Amino acid sequence: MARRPRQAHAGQSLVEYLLLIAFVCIGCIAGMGYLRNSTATAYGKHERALIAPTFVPSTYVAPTATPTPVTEVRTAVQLDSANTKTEESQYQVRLYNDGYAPVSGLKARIFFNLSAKDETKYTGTDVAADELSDSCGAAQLGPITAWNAANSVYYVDINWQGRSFTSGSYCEVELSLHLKDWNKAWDWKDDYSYNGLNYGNYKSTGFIPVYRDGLLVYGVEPAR
Ligand SMILES: [Ca+2]
Repeated sequence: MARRPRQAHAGQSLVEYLLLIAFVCIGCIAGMGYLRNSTATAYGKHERALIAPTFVPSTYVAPTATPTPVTEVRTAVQLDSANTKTEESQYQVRLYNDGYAPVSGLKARIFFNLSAKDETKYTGTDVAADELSDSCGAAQLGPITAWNAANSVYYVDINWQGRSFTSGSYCEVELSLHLKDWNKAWDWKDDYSYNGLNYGNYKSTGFIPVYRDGLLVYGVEPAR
């Protein structure tokens, strides 16, 4: 009896068709991997690094800010003999520009305390600041201002806002701080800016800070 040729039914054809597609896809993926590996092998690590990037920024924005010049300023102070008395403090304050460029917009700040034994009954409104001399004729004294009223710390500014300090120059202001009633309760020994100063010679001090356009550029402020 003759054997009937085998006939594929519909389901079997679909499976074979899907298997064929799978084989084709696997072949494509393998081929791509081969090509990629072949490229890597052909160029090598360093040669690939020489391939120029294709991304180029569309625009380049150059920095426009002008660097702020370094402000080389400092204060040097000499105490007057009046500080040996008890009714006032006299400071001869020099503000130097040690830098190479002119500097303006400067002020120095003298801090004092009303915390000594006989001063505690006074506040900043009881204190006067008198300008005794001004070597450049360009300084103004500011008002007595509270810095830390709870700790009885006050200050007075020496303003040279309109003065340009040329390289290597300085201006000096001599001023007196005292109680308006000239009571001998005034005591300089507890004053912040009195720290480390001498009679008879000028001494650089960070306890009389300097500000440029309102920003601290030299010295150290007391706690606030
Ligand atoms: Ca004092």
